[in-house]
Amino acid sequence: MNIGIVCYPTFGGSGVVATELAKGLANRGHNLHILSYARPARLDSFRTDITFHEVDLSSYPLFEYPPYDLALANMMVNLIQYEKLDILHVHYAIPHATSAYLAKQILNSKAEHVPVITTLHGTDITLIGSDPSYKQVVDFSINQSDGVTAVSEYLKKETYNYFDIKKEIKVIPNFIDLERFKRSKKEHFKKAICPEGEKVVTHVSNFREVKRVPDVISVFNQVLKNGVKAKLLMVGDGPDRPRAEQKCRELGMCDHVRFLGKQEQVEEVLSISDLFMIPSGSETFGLAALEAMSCSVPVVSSNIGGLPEVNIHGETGYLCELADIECMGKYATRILKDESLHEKMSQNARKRAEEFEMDKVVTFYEDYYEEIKRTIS
Ligand code: GMT
Repeated sequence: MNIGIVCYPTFGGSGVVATELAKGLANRGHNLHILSYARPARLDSFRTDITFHEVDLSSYPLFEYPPYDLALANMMVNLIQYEKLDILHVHYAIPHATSAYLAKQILNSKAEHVPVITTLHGTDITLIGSDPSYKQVVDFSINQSDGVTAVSEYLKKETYNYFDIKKEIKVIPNFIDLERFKRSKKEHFKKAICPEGEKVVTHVSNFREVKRVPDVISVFNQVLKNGVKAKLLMVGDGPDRPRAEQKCRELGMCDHVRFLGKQEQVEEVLSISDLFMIPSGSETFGLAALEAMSCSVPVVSSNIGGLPEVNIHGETGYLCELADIECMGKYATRILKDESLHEKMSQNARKRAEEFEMDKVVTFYEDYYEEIKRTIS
């Protein structure tokens, strides 16, 4: 098949999932086209079976905000016509599903029709999508897609709650490359960070408000107070990084925390980690948690959204109520102090991650493409 994939290029989970899916599909002989305003971070090597198309935004004095949605729709039309796409798969509803609808309308008049599939990822539904400024358009655009998938049962439910969706939403969970995300020996790295054999606690995110990064600092402070010798590695960057840094200063614990910024080889950091912390206020899936688990790292997370579908309480880590610093601190300490519990949870985490193995999930998408193609032909 010739498959078009539209995504955000940044370090966010939806761009990662879209790019890894493109790679997985290309490995099976499909021909992939990725559309975005910049090259996705995970599209890191040259391949003849994946072509990247950068959506070009012409500037014009009248455009304080150049209309990206239109440029994207225009590119979709071109690719459908000239690259003969069999499927157009858009990740994140805003504005991708709307641009796809517009492209479809333009092509209808030319009697060309390509099935459009929208994958819902998160805040396109739970936060920004349900904002009154966008809600009607998002509702309409999702309903106009030929197929709709969501990355968790939670997100499927929320989508029906927030919007008036007439379509059946299929849940296809996020997935993991078990070969890439596996624990590897990085002793030199560990020694450099923890010269006195300290434990390593890690957080990875885009440091948006919803990730509650200051909570990570507060929980880690509890861990230190409970007598655990540990270092905290903060991976990623974003608007709340200054708040997190400020929190470290206030608590006088900056010596124990390293802000590593954005890292492409996250698996290397996870390979020296003893615990992963994700106290998010909203998380439809929690790909970062799955990546940690795949590297045999137990997880302490908030008990919200899709996280309980990934992190199993008492098995792969622990879940606490939102913002319950004390609870998270208690469980983090327990895991870090009890060697045999840590060992067991590490093994369980990897086993759980194996259930989200990439190849299996790529097949779900492939089958879904075929199903949607059949229904509209
Ligand atoms: O929805 C967002 O906030 C952005 C999106 C992204 O592109 O990172 O994140 C969502 O999609 C990921 C991939 O499916 C999920 O793993 C994240 O849980 C989800 N983020 C939120 O729900 C906050």
